[in-house]
Amino acid sequence: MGKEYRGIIISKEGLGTFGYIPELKERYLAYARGSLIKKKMKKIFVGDYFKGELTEDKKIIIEEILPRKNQLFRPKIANVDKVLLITTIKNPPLNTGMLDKLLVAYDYYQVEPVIVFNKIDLLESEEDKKELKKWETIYTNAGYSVLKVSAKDKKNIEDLIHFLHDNICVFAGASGVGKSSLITTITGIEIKTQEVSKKTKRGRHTTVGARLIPFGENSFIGDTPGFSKVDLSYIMDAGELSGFFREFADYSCKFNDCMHITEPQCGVKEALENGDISKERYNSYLKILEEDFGVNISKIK
Ligand SMILES: Nc1nc2c(ncn2[C@@H]2O[C@H](COP(=O)(O)OP(=O)(O)OP(=O)(O)O)[C@@H](O)[C@H]2O)c(=O)[nH]1
Ligand SMILES: [Mg+2]
Ligand SMILES: [Zn+2]
Repeated sequence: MGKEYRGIIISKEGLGTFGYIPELKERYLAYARGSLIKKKMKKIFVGDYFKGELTEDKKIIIEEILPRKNQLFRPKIANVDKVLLITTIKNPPLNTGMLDKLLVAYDYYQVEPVIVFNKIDLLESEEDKKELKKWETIYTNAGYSVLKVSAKDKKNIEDLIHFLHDNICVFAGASGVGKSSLITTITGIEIKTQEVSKKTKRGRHTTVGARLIPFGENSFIGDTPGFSKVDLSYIMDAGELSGFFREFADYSCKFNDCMHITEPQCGVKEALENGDISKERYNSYLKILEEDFGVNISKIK
């Protein structure tokens, strides 16, 4: 038996699975020991921590996958500590519907979300700056960390790096918001890109697959393909949704199963009327109920 190493799976793509050993600061092709190799390899996620041996020809034989703390499915990445939700006010225009859904989804998967407004270099007019300030206040008050950066100007990139230490962090958000650009700004590594797909017509730089980039002493950054649509009904029931609107949790209602729509003595609606919950977030909650869960909310509109 050779020396046992601990490592992390950093990519699973066409040619094979790669493991990274922090102690050696090196990546190696990785294989599972045993007869059911194909089946075993299928179950391994990027982000999985493993124990394994290094062979003479510099390959990792995985002996054991350590228990996962969590797992994301699009793309498949395990043990994610934080997700940086990249968004923009302009180019592409802000899509708070998507942002609010992603905030719900990552809280559900028990991955801490951080909201990052990228491309602030594009916000020149007073109106644009006010818009940014408005959403920053709304999300800060709702209980989230908010950063404002520019991958282009390298503005506030240090603040972003602060969130990456000793963590597996994934960058997520709509297509074109600058996830790959930010990762390049931070790590200096150009993200591999795809040729234009005739079928999806997505840009040449559109990210595919799951991969972690080792960064600093013990940090790993994951790029993800942009979301175009999120449907929360795949992961929860309508009644669960409000439990993932963080600021709603501060208030109590007469009914335990209150949906905060037309019920009497609803703490959430009182907070809304007092201005303690923003109408933007509340309306977003209603919109998700309607769009993803088919709840009829027309009565109160
Ligand atoms: N002005 C400005 N443009 C930026 C900034 N960051 C990224 N961009 C541009 O925005 C476009 C999209 O950037 P990407 O990094 O490919 O976006 P992505 O989120 O990885 O997109 P997908 O991989 O399709 O999900 C590119 O043309 C970038 O040059 C920024 O801070 N300011
Ligand atoms: Mg990308
Ligand atoms: Zn209520």
